[in-house]
Amino acid sequence: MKIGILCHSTYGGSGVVAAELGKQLARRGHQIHFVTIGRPFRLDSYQHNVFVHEVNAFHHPLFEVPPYFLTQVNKTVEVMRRYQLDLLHAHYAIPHSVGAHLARQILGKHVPVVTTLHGTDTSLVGAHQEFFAITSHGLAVSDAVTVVSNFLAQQTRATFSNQRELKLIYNFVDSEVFKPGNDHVRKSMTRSGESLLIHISNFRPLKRAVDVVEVFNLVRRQKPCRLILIGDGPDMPLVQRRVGQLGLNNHVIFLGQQDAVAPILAAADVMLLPSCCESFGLVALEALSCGVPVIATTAGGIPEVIEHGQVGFLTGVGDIEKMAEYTLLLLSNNELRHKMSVQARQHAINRFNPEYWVAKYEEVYRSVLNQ
Ligand code: GMT
Repeated sequence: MKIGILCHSTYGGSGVVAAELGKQLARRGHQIHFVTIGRPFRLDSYQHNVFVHEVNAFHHPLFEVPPYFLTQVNKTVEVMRRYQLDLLHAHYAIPHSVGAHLARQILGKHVPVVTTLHGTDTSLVGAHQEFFAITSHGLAVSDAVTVVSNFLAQQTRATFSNQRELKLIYNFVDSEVFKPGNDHVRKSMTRSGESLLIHISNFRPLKRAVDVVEVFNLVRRQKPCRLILIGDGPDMPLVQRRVGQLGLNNHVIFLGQQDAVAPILAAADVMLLPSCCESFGLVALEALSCGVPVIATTAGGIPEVIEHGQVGFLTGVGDIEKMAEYTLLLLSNNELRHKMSVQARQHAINRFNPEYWVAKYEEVYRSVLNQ
């Protein structure tokens, strides 16, 4: 199939899933055309069958801001014409589902549109009055809509009173890339006897990154350890201030945005994910695949990814004492940590392997093409 993928290329799970899916589909012989504003960061090297069509900004003095949406639709139409695309796959409802629909209307041909919802597109963004009508329309005109967790399906139905089928296709992880073992990185980050905690996010308020610092502070009182923070975002100044207030500057490593997180993840002992909402928590799955147990909250779809007591531990949102307790339990019990690490990787491979879930996307593609 010739598939056009519209996605966000900024740091975020939806762009990661779109890029990883595109790479997997390309390996399975499909021709994949990304139409994006900027290059998705997980598409860092050449791969056969993967094409990237970057949307250019069009500056004109009359426009307050460049109308990226329209230039992306225009580029999509051009790509559809030039390559005779069979279908469009929109990742993140806003604006990609409506953009894909508009592109096919301009082309004058019913090219099926599949939309994958990732979470914030229908919870935070689409639920807002400013985007509600257009998000509902995007869902209604899509030929198929997929969701990354059962939680997200329920939440979307409740928000949009939408009775259409929402097909569950879990996110997946490439266990050949996200794999255990990185002594080199670990040695460069820790002193002898120190454990390594990690948190990766876009530091938006819903990630509750300050909780990570609070947990780390409690753990450090009892166990020598360091914390790696990867990513950047609006809460970073709060996090930096709290790290300074607690006198932890020499124990927290701020790595900022990183494209290749697998080797760093693999160096950690435990991942912390204290989010107050999360439709799936891809970063937790990537940690599991590296054999890193995850301490997270029971928010949203996280329990669909993390089995409490098997591959990590779950707590209520904001329960930093319990998170610290579980972290200490893992750090002070090598046998338990090793057992959970093995189970974590096995769980990621068994439940979230690309072959199974990418085939599910192919099924959806075939069904809309046969409609
Ligand atoms: O978490 C974010 O803020 C980024 C967001 C996105 O849309 O890029 O991530 C969402 O999609 C990911 C991939 O499906 C999921 O793993 C994340 O859980 C989800 N984020 C939220 O629901 C908050």
